[in-house]
Amino acid sequence: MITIHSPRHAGHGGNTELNSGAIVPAFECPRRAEIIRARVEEVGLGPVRPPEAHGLDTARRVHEPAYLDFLERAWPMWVAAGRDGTAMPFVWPAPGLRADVPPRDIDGLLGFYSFDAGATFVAGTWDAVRSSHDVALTAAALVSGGEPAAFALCRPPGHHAGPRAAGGYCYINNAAVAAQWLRDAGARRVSVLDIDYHHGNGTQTIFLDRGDVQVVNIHADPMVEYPYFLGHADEIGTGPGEGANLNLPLPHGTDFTDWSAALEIACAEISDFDPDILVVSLGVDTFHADPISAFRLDTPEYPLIGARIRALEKPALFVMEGGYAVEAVGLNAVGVLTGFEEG
Ligand code: FKS
Ligand code: ZN
Repeated sequence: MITIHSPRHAGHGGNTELNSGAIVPAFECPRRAEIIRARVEEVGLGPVRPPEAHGLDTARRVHEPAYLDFLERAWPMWVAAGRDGTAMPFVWPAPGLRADVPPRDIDGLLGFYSFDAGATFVAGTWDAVRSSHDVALTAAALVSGGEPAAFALCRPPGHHAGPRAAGGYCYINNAAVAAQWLRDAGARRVSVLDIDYHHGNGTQTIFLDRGDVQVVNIHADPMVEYPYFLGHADEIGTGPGEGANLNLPLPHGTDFTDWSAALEIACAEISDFDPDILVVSLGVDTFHADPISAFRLDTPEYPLIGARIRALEKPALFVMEGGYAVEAVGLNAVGVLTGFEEG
């Protein structure tokens, strides 16, 4: 399968994050994508190509246009305020505060357009976000054009980004924009299977009331894990989307036996929905040695996941999300892809 990758992701790097009360280097770092690309080349998965430039028209159908404008302006505003380092929000319009009036000040805007402190900005962030979006749409076009599968090596990731909120290392929701683009290109129904360790709250929110895009998540139980405030099993969709959202939360310590039982349920639901195309939000932070996660999957199990997805017999667009055990992230992510190819 073809991999789409842009070196421009690396402009989003050197930033910090808030972790257990301390400011530390961001776990979501440029080396992740380079290690995955190196592994793609090492196993000969297929050609690696740069993305084609895409406008933001489709992104504006899943995100508020003013939000996308803010993502572009955030770093210039931060610099205009005399700052450098890492732009990070610290105040949010929680219930009881006004969430309908965007402030003018950069600190207010950072909080207005985010849900946590995890989507930070440096000089190259917007260019990297744009490139990640282009990577997803270029790969989507390949699948739409008849390729059985494609790998969008996106960075930064996207599945936490909602209609107007960045968070959890995510800005533009690459998988959601790709799903929308595929719908607009003629797919009647699209399924998003999100296998990242964390619940894809942004993707769920974007499609919650829609019956044309099914969203299925296998993730750590939000009672005990980030993002905490979405991802429970009773979130089944609303209005025309009722029944088209499935959450399969699992406890800390889940191993492949229990995880793959959830994958069976997920796959059965996807088969019932019968999409024209499958988008896989591919996170490998389910790995036992992941530094911020608590599942127990191991490297030899990732190809089995790919093989199970292949058995769905749907054209598949793999969109990279999380995975922070940097030395193993290539083995594990590409393991899913080779498992799919060898099916
Ligand atoms: C460490 C505590 C957890 C937030 C975790 C974000 C996870 C992001 C992800 C994505 F795929 F989006 F990258 N912080 N400070 O893995 O879901
Ligand atoms: Zn994750």
